[in-house]
Amino acid sequence: MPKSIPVDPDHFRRADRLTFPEVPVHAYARPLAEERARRGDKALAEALRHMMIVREFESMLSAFKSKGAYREIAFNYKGPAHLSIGQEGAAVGAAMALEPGDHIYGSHRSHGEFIAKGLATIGRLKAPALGAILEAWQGGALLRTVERHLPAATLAGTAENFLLLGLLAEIFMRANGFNGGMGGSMHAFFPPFGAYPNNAIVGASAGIATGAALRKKLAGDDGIAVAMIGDGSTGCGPVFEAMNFAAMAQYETLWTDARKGGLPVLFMFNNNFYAMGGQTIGETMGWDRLSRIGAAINPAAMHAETVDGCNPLAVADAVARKRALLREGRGPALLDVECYRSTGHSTTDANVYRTKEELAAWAKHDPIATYAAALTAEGVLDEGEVEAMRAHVAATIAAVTAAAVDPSIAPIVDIPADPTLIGRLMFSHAEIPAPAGEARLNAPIETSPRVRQDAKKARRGLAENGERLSPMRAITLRDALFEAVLHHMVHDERLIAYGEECREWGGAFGVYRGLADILPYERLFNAPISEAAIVASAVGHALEGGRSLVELMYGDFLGRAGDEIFNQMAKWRAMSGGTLNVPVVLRCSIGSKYGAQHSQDWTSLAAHIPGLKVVYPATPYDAKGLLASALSSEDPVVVFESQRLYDMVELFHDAGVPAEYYRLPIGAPDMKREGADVTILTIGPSLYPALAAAQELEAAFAISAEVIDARSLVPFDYRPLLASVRKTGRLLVLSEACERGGFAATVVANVTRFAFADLKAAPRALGAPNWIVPGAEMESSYFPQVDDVIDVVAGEMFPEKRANRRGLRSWDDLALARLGL
Ligand SMILES: Cc1ncc(C[n+]2csc(CCOP(=O)(O)OP(=O)(O)O)c2C)c(N)n1
Ligand SMILES: [Mg+2]
Repeated sequence: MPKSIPVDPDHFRRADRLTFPEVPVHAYARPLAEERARRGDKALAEALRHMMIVREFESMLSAFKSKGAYREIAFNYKGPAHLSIGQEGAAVGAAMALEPGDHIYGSHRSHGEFIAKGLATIGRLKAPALGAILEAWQGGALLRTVERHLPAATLAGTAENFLLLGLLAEIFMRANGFNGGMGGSMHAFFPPFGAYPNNAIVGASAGIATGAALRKKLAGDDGIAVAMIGDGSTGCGPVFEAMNFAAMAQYETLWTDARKGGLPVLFMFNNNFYAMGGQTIGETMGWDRLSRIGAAINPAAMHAETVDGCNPLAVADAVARKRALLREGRGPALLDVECYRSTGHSTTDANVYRTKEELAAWAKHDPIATYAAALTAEGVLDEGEVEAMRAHVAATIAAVTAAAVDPSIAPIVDIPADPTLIGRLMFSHAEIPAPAGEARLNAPIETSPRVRQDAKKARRGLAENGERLSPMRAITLRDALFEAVLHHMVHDERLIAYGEECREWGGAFGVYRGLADILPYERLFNAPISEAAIVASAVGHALEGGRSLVELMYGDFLGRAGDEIFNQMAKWRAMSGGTLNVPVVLRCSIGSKYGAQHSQDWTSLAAHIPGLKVVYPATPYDAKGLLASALSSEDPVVVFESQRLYDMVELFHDAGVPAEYYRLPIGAPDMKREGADVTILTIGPSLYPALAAAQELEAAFAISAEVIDARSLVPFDYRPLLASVRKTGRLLVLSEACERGGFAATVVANVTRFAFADLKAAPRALGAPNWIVPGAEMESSYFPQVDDVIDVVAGEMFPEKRANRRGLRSWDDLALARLGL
């Protein structure tokens, strides 16, 4: 059914003129007396204290990096220190306007934002809720440490020490850091205080915060998500993708009821005028004011404003106003928060890219000095109180630091004592129970023509007489995937599915055809051609308690979402020390016949990345069961699907593809044919040429081949494969991926190692040559075919059989050429 968004030529072809909303620049002018009346003196003084805590904390790190000592404490801190000295007004001002349930996603320079958000949350939470958070963390272990070594008179004081010690221990990569020492300086975070992953990939938080906002909207959560990123990140494509994704018109035009309206996400750019040494204004970017870029995104120009990041009250005022409109469904919003980093980008920065005069000019606008002066001038505090505050802050940071450097208080992660610790953090291996809830649907399932058509199909792909049924008459791999998705979508409201062309089109290759009849827009929607934002938002949605199913049209587009798949989706579970799960399923088709940029098998690339589960089913039965497992998994799973197999019917499972819901274990290879003389392990669609070859090997060469379908690449249970190789003594691993650096070669290496004594011939990996994938006419010379399998088995492994189907004069010459030598 087409959408009702007509493309009217009369509208679009008329003469017109675009206008842009005005973008306020430094409009804040509220007198301090008025702020006093509004917020009260205590809140104003707290803002100063919080800025001082941030500054002292960062100064401590700076001292360790430059001098190896802070006050009396000597310590060799080896990690990074991207400090935010000079930017405290932005961090504290934003936190003043945020509620505990608002979530921030920061950058490599986010210690200050983290501390500010934590302090603000501690200030806002009631004692029972705050106490429960401290008690719940690490089973109360960090709290006990704080009570013992950093005692405070009040719960809030204890909580502040907890916040600072948990952060500093994490920066020092200690076991009781907030992320178990797996995050470190650039990634430290603590979700119970609303501080979500900080990201060392510039701009990556934009897409993740967008997904977090999507989840908040769908869950009916009151809070907002904030991406706290730098001015340099405006040069990153994924940031623009995220801003557009957050601003898609469909939230207004197509989404309905409580889901209508823009995403509650604030893109807060901490604009310190520099990336590292590159200057955004005047050098690397085209904009003169960062806030200008909002106009490129939507007619509201993202409600963009430039505000004074040197004044926490100006920032608090702006963030509060943006927050209000986000909660009215008018998001996204953009703030250009101008501030100045007065120390180097990192501690190796020699400041060669800016002048002393510039540094001195900005020193006059130092947020702490100017704000303290304003408070004393207004009589909120006197100078003695400011000094006492400074001394108290310094004493606190000194005490926290002394504790954090002490391994008896903040223990070093003892890898020698527990060598597989990091390995165990990679996956949760947890699964949700079979979903059985009732999600809100547009129409009953039975009304879908797809469901009705499929109900008439045979579940098994072979007729009584053994003939293969056409895809019109039997359930195909495409249908089997649809059934797994359908079950999860109608029984698990937390799951949403999107990607390019996912709705009316039914997904790029029709897997979702018919789902749009049943599901409302907010559960199944068309995304822009923004692979990075698709995956990043899926990660954010999942980090916040949602479950995400996203589709990439072709495996060759993985590169467009490279960071999002390889650094974000894959890593946040381990980098959180196992406290966060990332239940994202990324479906990705592998193309055929479209040549070099649409047909490459990149399964090995995904399998290479620690933290991703990877499956590649080749039969309808396996596809349904494995996709159901992927959708049930608490871990991220990449599901590869071969376009050549979408119409494949079920040939193996005698009972056909069960109509009922079922799961198959991820990681378990499956025996597809028993044999005695050679084991052929297949990856993805190479199952079919392997089986055809096995038949011929039997008939023409009296070689009995056992064919095992890997089904999963990560994890992969070697035991059945080793058992088979011990029996046959020979192994061929067949794949359509390029051989160099491939998963097949890894399997060969491992089997050689673990079954060496049982081998009768050198194990072989046969994949595609290390060349581009040629077009349709040449594909059969590129992807391994039946004859190639026969030649390897009955030519190389059993040389006496003298197979040479390809008529090659020299195996070695071809082999070397295929290696790209
Ligand atoms: C994708 C990516 N490219 C490059 C870097 C290296 N890098 C780290 S910080 C930085 C500058 C970032 O500038 P900006 O976004 O303005 O943040 P700031 O450092 O000023 O806070 C660069 C280039 C990175 N971490 N990630
Ligand atoms: Mg910057």
